[in-house]
Amino acid sequence: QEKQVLEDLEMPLARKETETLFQEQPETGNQYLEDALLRGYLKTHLPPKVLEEVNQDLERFGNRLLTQIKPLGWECELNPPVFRQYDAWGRRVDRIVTCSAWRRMKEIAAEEGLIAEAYERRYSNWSRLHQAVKLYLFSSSSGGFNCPLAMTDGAAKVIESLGIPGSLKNAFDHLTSRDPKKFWTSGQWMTERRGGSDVANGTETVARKQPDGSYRLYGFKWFTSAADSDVTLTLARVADAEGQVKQGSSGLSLFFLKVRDEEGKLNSIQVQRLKDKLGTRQMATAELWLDGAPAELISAEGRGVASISNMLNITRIHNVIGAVASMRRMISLSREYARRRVAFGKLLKDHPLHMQTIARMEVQTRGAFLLLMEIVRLLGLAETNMASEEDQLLLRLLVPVAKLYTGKQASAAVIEGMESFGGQGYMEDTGLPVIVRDTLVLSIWEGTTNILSLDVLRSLSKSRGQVMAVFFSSVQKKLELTSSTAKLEPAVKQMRDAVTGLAQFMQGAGSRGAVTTELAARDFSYTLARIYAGALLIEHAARPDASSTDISAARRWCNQELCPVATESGNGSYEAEEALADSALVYEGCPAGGSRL
Ligand code: UCC
Repeated sequence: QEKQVLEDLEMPLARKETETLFQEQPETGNQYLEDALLRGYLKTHLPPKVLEEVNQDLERFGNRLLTQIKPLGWECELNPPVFRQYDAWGRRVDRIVTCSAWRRMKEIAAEEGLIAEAYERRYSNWSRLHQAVKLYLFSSSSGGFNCPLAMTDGAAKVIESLGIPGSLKNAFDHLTSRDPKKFWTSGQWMTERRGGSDVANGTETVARKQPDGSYRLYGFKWFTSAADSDVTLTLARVADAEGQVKQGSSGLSLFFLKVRDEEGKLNSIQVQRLKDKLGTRQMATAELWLDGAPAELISAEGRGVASISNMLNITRIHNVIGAVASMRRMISLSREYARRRVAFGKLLKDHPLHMQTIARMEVQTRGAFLLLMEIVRLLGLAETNMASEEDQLLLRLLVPVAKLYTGKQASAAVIEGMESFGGQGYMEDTGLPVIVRDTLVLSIWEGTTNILSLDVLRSLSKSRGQVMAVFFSSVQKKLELTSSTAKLEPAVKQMRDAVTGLAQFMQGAGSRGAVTTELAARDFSYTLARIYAGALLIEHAARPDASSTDISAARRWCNQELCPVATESGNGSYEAEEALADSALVYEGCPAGGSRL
């Protein structure tokens, strides 16, 4: 005590004051054990034997994440890839140098079966869900390695859906391997200079047939994520004997190619440069010239977009996984910080307004999480031939709905979460801005919110409206099963009103013009997300062993506007003259503006 008094006297006043400001860094524990909703979901849905094994695996994985994977993820952030175009002697080498932590992530992904789990099917229809849960836990500690895994999963899915042809068997084995020495990752090269979203019109890459039946690709890929991948799928237009190509979607075909040859040299590919991105900086995204890259045609000619859709739907699910994982990570850190940080004489957790803010994030995250689980449950059924036609239709509809909705939710939640740390949230070395940056891409890549809204409409027209019939009946069933729970009555009533509003909107849908339909696409998709997630939250809250927080999450979710499309339709927002008003608002004062509708 005496020593302390002496030290206190010696310490200059200014320094003493600074020391009282020091705070412990918020740390989360075993993510799996701390995730009550995840554990509750698995307990409810998995068969007991599967639950026992999955539970053990996830608890072990949760510890590995904490002790080994998370520090590696941070190393990846601190050591982003570097591009070396020339060697010391002036030779063009185009080497993308990744850090050892990034390479270790690849080994860990194989060891943990982060792709293999979904294709081995040892838990039958539950294998996909098990894999998705592991990816969800892995995502925010992965240092961006979730991106190559998304594309690897998508490539494996495409190859599997083709029946694993002999020429692709070796690649499939590598992509789904648990052996770190054998494991390959895949890219997805879809974006070219003229087209990010409009792939059908923007793709210029040409495929020239060789005498042995293989192809060589010529073109420029503008945005290739994880360019250090071993193989890739990409689109190109097959040239005929005169060198002519067919434009539009029906001119596109899907190709498989190995990025490097046996010696590790790029296969007639040149790297122009690495992209300078806002986030996901741990991962090498490159501009690539294909200068006769050898490739194998793997779709029917002209069926490239339809074939790569199998990949897109998987990477979009990974996007949902990433979105929910980011939200969960931010909340875990925020709530931990609130247990330690004192302001205005008490801990942040004892300030009701602060808790209300985090609780709102939590409700959003729960809705998003259940939407994700529903999709991977349906995917698991589809992949084991156990899905009914209704299940498949529902899956087709819910993937774009969940991708677009959770992308927006995640961006909002991580920004809110950053604010919950005050100025500390804005400091680079806390790691919090990294979460924000890496999350903001989720509403952009794999199809922006509007592109995905149009994909929702595509699923309606392609199925002649059947996806909506299944949607309504699935929501109805969930509400019927749960309406006996008294505490959920207000939520069920709000849901029924929203479903009625949506049904009324749908009645007039067939007679509306193209502009009106397009203008409603985003609100329509948001409505589907809110209603479906509401039904899932209510279903979850009506379980016999549901907690009071399950009930309050369902009730709060349903307190938000569940059917914005009906409200906006009532406001006349989708009338053709509103499109002109939109243009007028945007371009007022701009001489070259004006609508061309
Ligand atoms: O590559 C990128 C970054 C990689 C990073 C991955 C990491 C993510 C993981 C995150 C982890 C945290 S980003 C690039 C991504 N690019 C896109 O997403 C493209 C966005 N654009 C679209 O989605 C467009 O809507 C297109 C390209 C699909 C539109 O093409 P088309 O050719 O104009 O569309 P069509 O003519 O309507 O469709 C052609 C065929 C039709 O089938 P058929 O001919 O049988 O009628 C459609 O039904 O394709 C079918 N189709 C689909 N089928 C189109 N979309 C789908 C779908 N989603 N599902 C099933």
